[in-house]
Amino acid sequence: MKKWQDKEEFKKLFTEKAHILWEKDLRDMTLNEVYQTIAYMIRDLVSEDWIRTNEIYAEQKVKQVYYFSIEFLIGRLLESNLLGIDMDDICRQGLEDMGWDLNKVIPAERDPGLGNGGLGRLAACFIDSLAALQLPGHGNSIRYQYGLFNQRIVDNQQVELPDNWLVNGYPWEVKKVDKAVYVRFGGNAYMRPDEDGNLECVHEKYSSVRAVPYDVPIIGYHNNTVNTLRLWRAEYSREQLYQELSIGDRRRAFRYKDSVQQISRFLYPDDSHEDGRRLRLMQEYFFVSAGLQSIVRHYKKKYHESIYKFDRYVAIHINDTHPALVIPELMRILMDEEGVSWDAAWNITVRTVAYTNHTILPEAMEKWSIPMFKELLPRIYLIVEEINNRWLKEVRSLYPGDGSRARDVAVLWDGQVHMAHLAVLGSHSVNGVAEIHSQILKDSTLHQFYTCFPHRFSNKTNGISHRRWLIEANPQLASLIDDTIGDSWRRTPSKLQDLMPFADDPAFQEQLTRVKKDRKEILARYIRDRYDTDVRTDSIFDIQIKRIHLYKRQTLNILHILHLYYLLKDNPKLKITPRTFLFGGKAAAGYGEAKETIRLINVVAHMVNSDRKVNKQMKVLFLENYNVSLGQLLFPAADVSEQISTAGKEASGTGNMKFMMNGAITLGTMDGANVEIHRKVGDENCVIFGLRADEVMNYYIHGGYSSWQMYSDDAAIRRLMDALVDGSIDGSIGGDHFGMLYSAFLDRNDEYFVLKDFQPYCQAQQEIAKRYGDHTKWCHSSVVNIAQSGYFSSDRTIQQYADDIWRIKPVKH
Ligand code: GLS
Repeated sequence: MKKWQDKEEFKKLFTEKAHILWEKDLRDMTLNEVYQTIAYMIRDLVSEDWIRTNEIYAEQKVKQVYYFSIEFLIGRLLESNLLGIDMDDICRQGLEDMGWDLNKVIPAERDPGLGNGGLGRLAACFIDSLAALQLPGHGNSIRYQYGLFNQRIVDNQQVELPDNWLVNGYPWEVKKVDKAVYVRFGGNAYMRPDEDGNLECVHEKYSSVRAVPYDVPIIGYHNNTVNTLRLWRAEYSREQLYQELSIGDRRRAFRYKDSVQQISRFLYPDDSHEDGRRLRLMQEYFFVSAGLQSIVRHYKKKYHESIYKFDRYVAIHINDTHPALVIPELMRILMDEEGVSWDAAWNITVRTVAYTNHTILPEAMEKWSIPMFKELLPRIYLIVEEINNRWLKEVRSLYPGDGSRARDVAVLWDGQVHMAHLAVLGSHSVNGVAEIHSQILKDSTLHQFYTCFPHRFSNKTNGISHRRWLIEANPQLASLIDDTIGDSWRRTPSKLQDLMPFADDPAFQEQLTRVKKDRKEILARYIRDRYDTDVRTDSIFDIQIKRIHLYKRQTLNILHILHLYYLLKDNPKLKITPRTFLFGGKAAAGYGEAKETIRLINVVAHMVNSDRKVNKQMKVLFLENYNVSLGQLLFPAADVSEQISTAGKEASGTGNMKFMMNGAITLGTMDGANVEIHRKVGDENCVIFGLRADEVMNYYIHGGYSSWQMYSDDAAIRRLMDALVDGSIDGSIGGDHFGMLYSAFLDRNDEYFVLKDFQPYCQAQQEIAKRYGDHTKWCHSSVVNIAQSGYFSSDRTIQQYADDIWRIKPVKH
C-alpha cells in the first residue's frame, strides 16, 4: 500500500491536487472541497492495490462472492478510509498546518442514505468485514440519485425532503463506461423449436435499458485488499431512443427516456414493508440482471473455465428477497446465452445462490402480481413458471393427496409470485439473522420447506463492524482499551474479552466513567447547538434509535415517559434518577401510525421540557434525521439501550450490538439478538422484561388477550389511553388527537402487546434506576458489555458465511 511519508508530503500532494481540482487559492476552498481533495488523494494511494486485488483474484482463480443487496447504507467514507490505510494522523497534522481541523472536514462529506435501516447497514458492515479479512467479496446494488429522504420535524411532525446527496459529486466512485450492459424489459417471450427441433426462447419487442456501473473501492483494514462495491445507474439506450424517434413517435420516445431514468432515481423509503409497485420490481430486475451479466462476462473472460464450473468460482448471496430474481436470471443466462440444459442450469444456479431472510413480518414478505410480473419480465416469468411447475409436481409426488402442501410452498399462488419461496427453492443455503429468528423460520414461517430441505437451513447471527462502531465512532474508548489490553483487539475483536479482569478495577472504572462523560458532553453540545436545549450529563442517557414501527414499540417508551411525568406531577416531592430520553428514527412516509408516534413523542417532549417543575429531573428529545453519522454520535453517549420490540418480531437488530460495544446496558425483551446479548452478559448486566416469543405466539393462536381488559383493570393505563384522545397532551380542542394510536391499542386489540408489557416495562425502568444508583456496579456491567461484544463483530459473522456457505478463503498479498 502506498502511503504519505509524512505531513510534509501530505501538504505537497494536497496542494497539487487541490490546484488541479479546483483551480483556486487554497484559502478560498470550502470544507467540502477539502474533503474531496483528500478523498481523491486516498484514491491515488489505493488505486494500484485496487487493480492488483482484482488481478490476483483472477490469476489465482479464487472463488469470489458477490453480495447482492438493494441497499448499502455505507455512511461517510473519509474517516473510515483514513483509518483503513492508517493515514489519519498524518492527514490530521498536515491539515492543521494548513489551517484546517480534520474533525470539521469530516462532516462536509454527505452521508449517502442508500438504505433504510438495519438491512442496508448490515450489507455495509459485511463488505467492510470482507475487505478487512482479505476475503474476495464484492457488493452489487443501485446508484440511487436520491437516497432515503431527509427528515425534518415541523410542528411536531415528520416532513420528508429529498436527499440530493450527489449534488457536489462523489469522489469515491469511478464510472466504468466500458463495463455497461443492457437489461431488457417488456416485449413478448415464447418458446419455439430451433433447427434441431430443440426448444429455444424468443424474446422480442422489448425495451433496452443501459446499465452503467459506478465502482466504489472498499478498502481493507491495514492490509492491501481493495474490493469493489458496484452501483448501477440506469441510462436510456441511444439506439433505442433514435429508433423510436425515427419511427416518428416522439411521445413514445420521451416516455421511454423518462421511464428509464426513473429506475435508479429513488430508494423506496419502506423498511420491513413491501408495497408491490412496478418501479420497485424494475429496480430489482435491473441491478440483478446487470450484476449477473457482468459477473458471467468477467468469469468467461478471466477464468477461462467451462460455464459448467461456474459455481466452483462464484458464490452469489441475496440479502433478503429483493435480489431473488438472481435465480431465474441466472437460469436465463445459462440456458439462453450459454446453451446449458434446464437440469444442468438448475444445478449450477442452486449451488451458486444463497439466501438470507431478514424478517418474518407478513407484511414484509415480497409478492408480485402475476400479470404485472409477466408484462414487465416475460422471459423471466416463463422460467419462474417452469420452476413452479416442476416443484409442485415433485411436492405432489412426495405428499400425494396433501393439497394444502402446495399452497404452503408454491412460488405461484393466488395470482402472485412469492419471492421467499422462490429464494428458498433456488438456493443451497437459507439462513436467519439471530438464533431465535432462525428457529422461527424453521418452526413456522418456512416450516414446510424445512421439512423438505433441512440441510439448507442455518443461523448466522448478525454482527457490526467494530471498526466503524468502536474505533471510528468512539476513539476515546478505543484508546482506553488500547492502553488497558493492547491493540490486538482491533484486528481480533474477540480479544475484547481481555477486558473482563478489569471489570472491577477502580482505576479502569474511573477512566471509563471519564470517557462516557466526555461522550455525553459531546452529544450534549450537539443538542444545545441544534435544539437550543440543555441536557444534564449526570442524567441517564436512555436512547431508542431505529426505524419507527409499531412492532419496535417506541410507543411503549413514550407512554412510560408520560407515566413518569404524571408521577412527578402528582407528587411534587418525588425524586427520581434524572433521565434524558432520546429518540431518533424515520417513519415510512405512508405509515400513518409511525408518523403519529413521532408526533406523540414530540408533543410529550414539548410538554415535559417546558414544565419547570419536572424538567430538571427529565428531558425528552426527538433528534431529527437519524442516519449513520448521527448514530456515530449517539451510540458512544448512551447509558441505556432501548431494545423493546414485541418478542418474536425483530429478526435480530444490530443497534443493540452497537450500544453494547460502547458500554450501554440493554433494556430489552427476549427478541432477536437481545437473546444472545443476554446470554453473553447474564441477568446482572442487562435488564430483560416482558412477554416471551412463545407467549406472544400463544395469544395470537389461541386468543385470550384483551387490551380493553387491561384498560379497565389498570388505572395508570387508563389515564394514558384517555390522554391520547382528550386533548390534554397536545393542548388542542376538537379533532381526534392521537385517535389513530388509541385505536391501534384498544379497538384493534393492541397487536404488539404494548399495554400487556407496560407494567413489566415500568418495573424494568425502575430496575435501571436502581442499578444506575450503584455506580461501581453499573461500571462493572458496562465493562462486561464491552468485553463480551467482540462476538458481535461482523468479522465473526462474515467468517461463518465464508466457511459454511460461500466456501471462500482469504487472499493475502
Ligand atoms: C431487518 C430486521 O428488521 C432487523 O431486525 C435486522 O437486524 C436487519 C438485518 O438483518 O434486517 N429486516 C428488514 O427488512 N429491515 C431490517 O432492518
